[in-house]
Amino acid sequence: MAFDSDVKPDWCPGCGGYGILASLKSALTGLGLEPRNVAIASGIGCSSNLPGYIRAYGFHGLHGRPVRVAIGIKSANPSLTVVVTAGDGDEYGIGFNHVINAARRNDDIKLIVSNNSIYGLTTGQASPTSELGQKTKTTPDGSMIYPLNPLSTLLGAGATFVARGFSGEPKQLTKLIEEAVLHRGFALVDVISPCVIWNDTYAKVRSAVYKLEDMDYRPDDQVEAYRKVNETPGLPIGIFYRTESKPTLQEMAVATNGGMKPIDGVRNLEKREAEDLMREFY
Ligand SMILES: Cc1ncc(C[n+]2csc(CCOP(=O)(O)OP(=O)(O)O)c2C)c(N)n1
Ligand code: SF4
Repeated sequence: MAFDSDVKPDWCPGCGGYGILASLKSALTGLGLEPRNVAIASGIGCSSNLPGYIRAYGFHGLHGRPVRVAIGIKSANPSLTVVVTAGDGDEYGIGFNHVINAARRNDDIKLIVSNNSIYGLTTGQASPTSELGQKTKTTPDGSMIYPLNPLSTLLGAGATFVARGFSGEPKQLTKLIEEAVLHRGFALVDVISPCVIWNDTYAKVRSAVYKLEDMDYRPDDQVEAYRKVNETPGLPIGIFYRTESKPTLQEMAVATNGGMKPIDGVRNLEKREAEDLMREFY
């Protein structure tokens, strides 16, 4: 496949990251995209290593900051498909402010969150999506804090595409990522992605999960979407909400000032010019 990389993931055998990586590569291939048309930004964490394992433009940045990097990439070159891949600690904890504001502005970026309800890379501390009562290194007697529901928070922030997948259902996840990429505007695909070392939820998720497309569910009603994303004890996966009634930030920019134009020379910057640019920062 065009998106295959020579670099093999260093994830633990069984990590949910493999399902996300495979689904992302299938989705991009299925949409007929080429690696040179795709840029992937990430933060820090096991899941944030993903851009290294796929052949496309990649930016492995700082914890909690990949959404801002992605918006910068999209603004510099609006023709790219721009994706963020990072963990729940990265996106729903440290960088959640950026996520909320990207949803509010309907920035045309696609956010795929590997949600394992734990900090994997730093060996098992609680994250914002850790469950009430969940025992972790930082909550040895069980978490006393109610978990964040990122899907309902982002619906409230005005997100125009809100979906949830499961790394153990790569076929459906591929479809969800395809739909997110095709969506005009900000798209969240929250992926339940068990961490087999620090929070192995495979059995629990498998017993609770069901697909929205198998039900009589239409993702065009925001109020119904709120109800569905908060449903317990079932764990619906699929597209909860989608609307293209809102302009993207990039379209608004075109309407108001002629648009964000590709920065001249981004692609073919000469070494000498790059050095001149660098000097401006010193
Ligand atoms: C600003 C900042 N805070 C904390 C850290 C330490 N840190 C590195 S990875 C990580 C946890 C990552 O967890 P998550 O984003 O859920 O990804 P996972 O490893 O579970 O895929 C933390 C807290 C950091 N690098 N930078
Ligand atoms: S520690 Fe957890 S999240 Fe990190 S690679 Fe291993 S299974 Fe995946």
